[in-house]
Amino acid sequence: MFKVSLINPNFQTGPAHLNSYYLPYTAGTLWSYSVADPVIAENFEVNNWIFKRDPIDQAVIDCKGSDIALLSIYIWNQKYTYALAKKLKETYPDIKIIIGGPQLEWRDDEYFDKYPFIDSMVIGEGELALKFLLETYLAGEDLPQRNQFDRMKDLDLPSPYLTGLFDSLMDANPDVEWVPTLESDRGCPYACTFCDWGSATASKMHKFYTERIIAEIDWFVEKKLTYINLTNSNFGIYKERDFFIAETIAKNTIEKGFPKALTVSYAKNNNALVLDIVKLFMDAQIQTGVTISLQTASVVVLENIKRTNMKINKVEDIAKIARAKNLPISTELILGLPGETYESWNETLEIVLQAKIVTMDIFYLQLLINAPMYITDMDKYKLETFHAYDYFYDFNVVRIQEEIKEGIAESIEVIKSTSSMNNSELLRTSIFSWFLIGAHSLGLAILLADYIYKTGVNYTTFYNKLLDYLLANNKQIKSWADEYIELHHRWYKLGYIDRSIGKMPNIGYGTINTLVPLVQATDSMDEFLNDISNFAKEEYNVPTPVLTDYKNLTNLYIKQYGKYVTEPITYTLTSNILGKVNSNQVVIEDRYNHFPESLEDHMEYQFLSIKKSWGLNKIIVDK
Ligand code: B12
Ligand SMILES: C[S@@+](CC[C@H](N)C(=O)[O-])C[C@H]1O[C@@H](n2cnc3c(N)ncnc32)[C@H](O)[C@@H]1O
Ligand code: SF4
Repeated sequence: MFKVSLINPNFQTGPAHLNSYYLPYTAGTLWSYSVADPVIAENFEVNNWIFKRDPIDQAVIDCKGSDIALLSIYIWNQKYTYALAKKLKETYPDIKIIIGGPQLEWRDDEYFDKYPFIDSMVIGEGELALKFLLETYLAGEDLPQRNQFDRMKDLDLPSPYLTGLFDSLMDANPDVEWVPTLESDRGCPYACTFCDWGSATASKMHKFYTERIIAEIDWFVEKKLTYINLTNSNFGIYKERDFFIAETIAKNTIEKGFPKALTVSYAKNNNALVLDIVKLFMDAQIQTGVTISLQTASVVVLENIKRTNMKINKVEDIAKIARAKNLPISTELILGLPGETYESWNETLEIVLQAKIVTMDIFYLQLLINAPMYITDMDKYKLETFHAYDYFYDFNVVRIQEEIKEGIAESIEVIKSTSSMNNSELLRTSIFSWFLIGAHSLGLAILLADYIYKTGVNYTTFYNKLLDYLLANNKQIKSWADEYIELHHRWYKLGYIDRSIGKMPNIGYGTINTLVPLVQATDSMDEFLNDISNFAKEEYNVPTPVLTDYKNLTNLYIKQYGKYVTEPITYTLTSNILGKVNSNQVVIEDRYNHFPESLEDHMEYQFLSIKKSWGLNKIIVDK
């Protein structure tokens, strides 16, 4: 019997005390396919699993006796994986090392000179290639270095969950909370240049069998697994099937309590069905709203990133249907895409705000080595990047420094400047985004912005002027903005952020969400509300009763530590700030009835936006 090490190392995920790890699904699915063949099953067995970042020396000892090591390389384990592979080859010279996965630099002609300890690579989908390699090994022949097979059309693959492959791993680690992956199709018909979805973008999608998917969900529920990651690029694209999967998940949650949450990417051209699915998930409290992955609304940029042909770009339409169904909407945007400018970014934000989308996640562009943008656009758009470590380490600077010393720190290439935005322009855009998230998404000025918008002033016009005013008149925001820039320069230099703004804990790239937490941590809510009111009076001559309501309501609207709205509060309006309201009374109540006991916990919830709009109370208006 030949022995095989299955190596798919990951970081811990979720809150530290949960001790959560991803089940090594990739290694599992590849292995299950191979051993479905009786000859392979008779000749090969699993020696050990590496599913987390064990110390390299320990991992090498654990792999003792293996004839073959199978490595899955992703952006989150590249350095560790190569360090382990090198050590494995040094320690066990006869071991055959086979590698595959989306972070493989297979286009590099010098790959095997760079990584001489790797015997064989698999490009793209791996099942057929791995089986072929195991058969080749069994026949005593040399393993070809480069292997690439056509994608399988019929995904009738055995499930590693259902074949019991993970049972011994789970038994051996009873204290781990496992996070499974649910794969129900592969591929994506779109070709967004920043993406490398399953190394199968711009390609036909292939489905797994529904029976397998439903049985896997049952297995997750039976094992009481809390959190599921779905791999779909376009969940909802297969109308009936995806709705059925969603129904099955939601039914289990309601009846049996599992799963409690999931991540998924939705179809871009089937808004109505996607919203029905989200409604199911919301009713089961698995999700808190619908996320529209807009990325940008600039026509030029959409063309540059090959993302013009999506209904989702008609954001007003989808937002309208979502509101009709009473589904909170948020969006995801990427800052620093090729062709984006300060002005085009403002246009995107204007569209988002006019569609009444309040919450948003803004990510800096990340360059993935096998994404089309990395392959063809770096020079074309002068994309300049830096290596950021902190995406994987929960802002644990000490651990990053240790792993840098060891040579195994994982990083992502993040945008620093482009041909359409030099670095200071990118930072200006970032500061405006930071301000807008605080002022609009986190509630600091939204009630006034909505009021003034109704008088014909665009949101971004209002917010640009307001930011300029505050930078000139409010010392705190000026010093935070200066620190914001300094902090970014430090990030570019070190790859991680070892400081914070003001009294905030260090939250690395999450700094873009810090304005309102900072206002709260410095106890300067009233000062900000006054300064914003003064601006509104000077610039737009907003009547005093409106400003009084704005200040009082915002103080109740923003969830503030020490001032929690534990019982609904009725507020009597003195103006038409909210339009026409019957009886002039509104009720304010907490959205989640969740009142952290310490300021730290409060801030962590707020800036990590664990639950959408967690930091905003509900204003219930009787119109
Ligand atoms: C589930 C998922 C997640 C989950 C769980 C991640 C995890 N750690 O397990 C969550 C939602 C948390 C997540 C987060 C992130 N993700 Co993610 N995620 C995925 C997703 C949707 C599925 C991955 C998967 O398990 N697929 C199932 C396996 C079976 O398919 P596969 O990976 O394609 O593997 C096949 C081949 O590559 C090959 N193969 C792979 N390994 C091996 C090994 C051998 C020996 C062989 C022979 C073959 C082989 O065979 C496999 C089967 O055919 C992919 C997109 C996609 N659909 O692939 C993105 C993807 C992997 N994620 C990506 C990224 C960038 C991230 C983030 C960094 C995003 C961010 N900036 O925060 C974070 C990092 C999280 C972290 N700290 O670990 C990128 C990775 C690109 C890269 N070069 O590695 C992908 C490809 C999406 C994209 N944007 O293009 N992610
Ligand atoms: C898991 S991805 C889902 C992508 C989804 N399939 C889509 O079509 O938009 C979630 C979010 O991450 C962000 N994202 C994806 N790739 C990125 C990249 N290369 N750089 C920065 N952000 C990215 C996007 O905002 C995206 O909506
Ligand atoms: S971003 Fe989404 S739609 Fe675009 S290629 Fe990637 S998975 Fe497909």
